[in-house]
Amino acid sequence: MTILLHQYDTSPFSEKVRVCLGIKQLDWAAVDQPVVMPKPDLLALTGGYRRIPVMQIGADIYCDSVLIVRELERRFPEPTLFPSGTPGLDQASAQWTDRGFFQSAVTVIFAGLGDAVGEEFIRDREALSGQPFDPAAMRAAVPHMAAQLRAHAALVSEQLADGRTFLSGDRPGLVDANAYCNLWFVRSFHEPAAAAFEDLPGLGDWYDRVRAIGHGQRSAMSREDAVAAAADATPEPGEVAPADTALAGREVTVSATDYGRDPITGTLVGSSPHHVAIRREDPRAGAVVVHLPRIGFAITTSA
Ligand SMILES: N[C@@H](CCC(=O)N[C@@H](CS)C(=O)NCC(=O)O)C(=O)O
Repeated sequence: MTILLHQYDTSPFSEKVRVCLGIKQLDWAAVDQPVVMPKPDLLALTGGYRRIPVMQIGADIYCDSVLIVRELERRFPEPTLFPSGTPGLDQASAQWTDRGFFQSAVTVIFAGLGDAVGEEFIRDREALSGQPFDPAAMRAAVPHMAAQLRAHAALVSEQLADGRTFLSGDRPGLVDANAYCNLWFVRSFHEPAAAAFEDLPGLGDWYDRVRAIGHGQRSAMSREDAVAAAADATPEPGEVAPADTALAGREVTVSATDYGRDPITGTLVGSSPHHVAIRREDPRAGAVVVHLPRIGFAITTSA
């Protein structure tokens, strides 16, 4: 079954997944989604989750890049995303790259872009974050955030100091994709801000090596066809972990705890320490199972 990535080209979290698809040299189809709400075709699949990227394989829908790359590794283990045999630490690196590192990149980019950021985008991201989009505050934060960005990038440079090719050694892996997508974001959208890290030893050559990996074999699918593909497919059977027996078969609501907290409700049909899977019926997509990570997501029951 085709791997569908609901994405847009300017999304750094999508770039993380695209690099992982490249490491594994997979065939996949991009389903381009709008950069701002509304996203009716995406929500038909996810039941409310609006963030990008989302991966779809048949009627199984995977939310959040952290869970997407985990699922890619499960389904397509070779070549591994964990070439140094440290899968726990490699996945934990997202708690660094997707948070502090990413936030510093976002601030320097949007402060740098200034008035070029459109009103519609600003309103949308205010709704997403629940915070006012305050260009003056962002500009004031730039010296600090540029120093943060440099400090994060300097860790990458330090890891490369022994002359290794990639962050985990000779072969590329998830840690490369996690770190790279932040620097790619800065370089792609506000090149002057890359001055914060451009001179760090080894960084530029490593960046070029990760970029050269590419994105695997990419094709395209329309949003309508992706929804139809879910309707034509049957979700994979799941298993509820013993620790979650009390929730098995019950209606649960899952929402992100950071931003984009829109709730998704369905019947719990699968779980592990890393994920929950909930089944829902959609008028257009039919029966789908939505998979969400556990870290950064809250699960509640209605009764
Ligand atoms: N933790 C999420 C973060 C995803 C995220 O923040 N994505 C951005 C785009 S790169 C987003 O969804 N922005 C709002 C939107 O596209 O509606 C992940 O790893 O997938």
